[in-house]
Amino acid sequence: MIIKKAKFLTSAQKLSQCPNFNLPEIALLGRSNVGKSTFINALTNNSKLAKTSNKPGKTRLINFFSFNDDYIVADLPGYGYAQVSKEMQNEWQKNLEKYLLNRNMLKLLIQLIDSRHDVQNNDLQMQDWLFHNNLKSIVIATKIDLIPKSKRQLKIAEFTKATKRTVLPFSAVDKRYNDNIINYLNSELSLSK
Ligand SMILES: Nc1nc2c(ncn2[C@@H]2O[C@H](COP(=O)(O)OP(=O)(O)OP(=O)(O)O)[C@@H](O)[C@H]2O)c(=O)[nH]1
Ligand SMILES: [Mg+2]
Repeated sequence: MIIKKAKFLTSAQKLSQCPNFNLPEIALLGRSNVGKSTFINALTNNSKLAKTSNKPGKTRLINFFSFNDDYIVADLPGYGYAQVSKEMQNEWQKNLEKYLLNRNMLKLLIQLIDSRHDVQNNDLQMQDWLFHNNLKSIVIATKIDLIPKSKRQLKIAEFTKATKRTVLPFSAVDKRYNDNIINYLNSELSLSK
């Protein structure tokens, strides 16, 4: 399954610049380079929709995409990217927190975590902050194709224990994981398709 109709809408630096799309919204959170932008491209089968890079720090703005005119997916800049000044990092963190706490149509956060590593400290910090603020989130374990098949289940079990949430495996190069994720999002957003 893929999302057949997807469109880039606009970019924003902070909440006050985010348009009102009147659709439920999902936002992607995660360390730089975890595969947030690639996730959008894989679900829509369009490698040019969101800009990706093999170097961290690619996404610098909140980028909005519509999926099937049913909901919005917001691609956020990654955390844990050290190549920008402390001032910029603080400024971004402030903007991100404001967006996450005040965006009215935000229904679900997806925290992406790289399957090749353990859950990192900044992932856990983000998790604590999400729990503290009662924001609903799930975890997606990215790049699962880079883990041997025999170890994938164990990885998901480890992540489930560490993150105390639903964890869904994902790979941008192996489309078999798409269905489960699209079905999960449709059911969370109460969409019939
Ligand atoms: N093998 C494999 N590589 C992946 C997968 N997902 C992403 N990548 C690679 O990981 C790198 C980073 O992907 P991005 O989508 O740009 O990461 P991001 O989380 O958007 O990063 P920032 O914009 O810096 O926050 C790219 O080189 C992707 O090709 C995956 O499922 N499997
Ligand atoms: Mg990105």
